[in-house]
Amino acid sequence: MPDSSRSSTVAGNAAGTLDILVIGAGFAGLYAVHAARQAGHDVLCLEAGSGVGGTWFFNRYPGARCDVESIDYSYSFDEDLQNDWKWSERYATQPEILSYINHVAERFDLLRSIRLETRVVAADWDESAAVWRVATDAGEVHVARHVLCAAGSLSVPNKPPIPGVDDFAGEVLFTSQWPEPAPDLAGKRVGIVGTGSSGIQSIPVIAQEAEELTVFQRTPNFSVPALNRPLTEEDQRRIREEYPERRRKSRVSGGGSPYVAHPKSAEECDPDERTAALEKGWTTGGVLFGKTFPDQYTNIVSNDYARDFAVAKIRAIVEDPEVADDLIPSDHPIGTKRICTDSGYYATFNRDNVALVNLRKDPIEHIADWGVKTSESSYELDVLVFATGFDAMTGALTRMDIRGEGGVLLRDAWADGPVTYLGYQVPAFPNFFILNGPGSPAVLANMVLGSEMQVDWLLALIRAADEQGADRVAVSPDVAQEWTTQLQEAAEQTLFPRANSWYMGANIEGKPRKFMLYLGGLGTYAAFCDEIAADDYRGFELTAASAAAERTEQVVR
Ligand code: N01
Repeated sequence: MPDSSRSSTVAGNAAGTLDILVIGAGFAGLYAVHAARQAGHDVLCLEAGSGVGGTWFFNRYPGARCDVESIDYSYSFDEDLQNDWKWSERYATQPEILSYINHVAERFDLLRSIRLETRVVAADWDESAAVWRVATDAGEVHVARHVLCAAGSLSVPNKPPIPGVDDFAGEVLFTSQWPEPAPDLAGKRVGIVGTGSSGIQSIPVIAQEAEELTVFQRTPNFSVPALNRPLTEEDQRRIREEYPERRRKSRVSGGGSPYVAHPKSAEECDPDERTAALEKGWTTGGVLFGKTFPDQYTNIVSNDYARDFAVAKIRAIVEDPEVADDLIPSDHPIGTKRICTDSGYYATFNRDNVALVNLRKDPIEHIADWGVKTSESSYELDVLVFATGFDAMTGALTRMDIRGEGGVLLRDAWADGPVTYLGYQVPAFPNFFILNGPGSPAVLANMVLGSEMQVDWLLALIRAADEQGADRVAVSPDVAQEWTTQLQEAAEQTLFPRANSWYMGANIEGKPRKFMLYLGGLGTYAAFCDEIAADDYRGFELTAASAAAERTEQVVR
């Protein structure tokens, strides 16, 4: 529990209380700092890393790139910023994205409101004072009227519980915590566990550097070539010309980019039209192939056409048919696990220094000081890389001791899966707002545009509460349960629950198996949030905390 006897050590208003405390300085947290300051709030952001950037600060593994086009995956709130920054490639590398984020932090002087290397460990709602007391790993307690939690959807690495996992005597690396300076893999025997997006991006690059690379694959994933390329001067000119319209389309779109699916179901197309649409989807590159047809996530027939097309592409690249067999997923409809975006992934398995171990046929028995022992073989290694994913969506929130009304712990409130209203709030946690939380579109849409939309909306909610003299903003259990049930019912209408994905919490042992995201798309979500705001923030209780403390629930609006 935070030590509430300590006062905040940071500059707040006269009473030492901040208006807004932001947790996390990734894309969402940084924009929250900027926008909250612009709105006149006293704001402080606490960031665990030694630099800003969140995901893009930590995930420095070889080959790390975004799978959304750089011109879309960037802030839109400032036109000069948008026009001044020149992305060098269609899909930006992690170093370029991080240098963009650092540029933004410098340009808007954000660092003066951010405390780095400061991890939030706990937060307590003080009902009588209507403030949060937020404790850090340095033993400080900060007091704030509101908390905006931007701790990340994919920020808690999953260390797999493989027997002997701590026994390996060589170098152990996690893609999600890649060291700097980067380790030298030349001349080394490297093993990598995990073939999701991080594994699939890093494998082709590690294969070029290492002496030998052994890929330990439990479940194959679908991957589509990025078709990355440098952006020319002509591209730069066109991008600036088209930006306003591109952003407008993106904000009303499902995925936060201007992409539109083929107008018909695959079932309604004749074979030539279907193949042409799939070829176009494939050459669009990356994750968008999953949206070639409008019903690809709801109609297994349509999905199977896309799947068969992708399978033929894999077979055409991989020379050894048995290796190709092992690389082809058979456990989920295409796209129900996030499609990976690669640069040369499948061709990497044609290299002499790369071996694929299918753990479904030959499972890992244990890890020893010398390497990996499977049921059939032993692999001596110098370096072992884990690309084993994250405790996604809820992990960062449930690892902090967040206590709401009556001392209820957030992780207990979510023991059966996360419950939120619009992804923003959890019953019994007043004035605590989540960015890109479970119940919002989050990772299913462009996170940068989505974060801007959510921050603007929440700041308007806080303004409305302030104007009404309400110092407590909360949601009732009924409204949050209704929203959460609706999301799950919507997911049941799709193919998503068929996959053991991190969207479902299925990648972490013991985690409730529930679809955690809003599937209606960013544009629909934003329009619905606007409708809620226009209807006097329907579903939110804007009250005086003193009244709440006396449990009279006086609604002041
Ligand atoms: O993690 P993952 P990720 N033994 O969970 C395997 C985003 N992202 O970091 O499926 C053996 O997808 C696991 O196998 P299985 C993107 O949203 C984006 O790669 O559980 N293997 C799987 O193969 C993405 O979806 C970008 O059987 C084990 C792998 O580890 C999300 O982050 C780049 C195991 C984990 O894959 C997560 O991607 C990178 C075990 N005990 C990430 N435990 C881009 O923008 C786990 N695995 C391009």
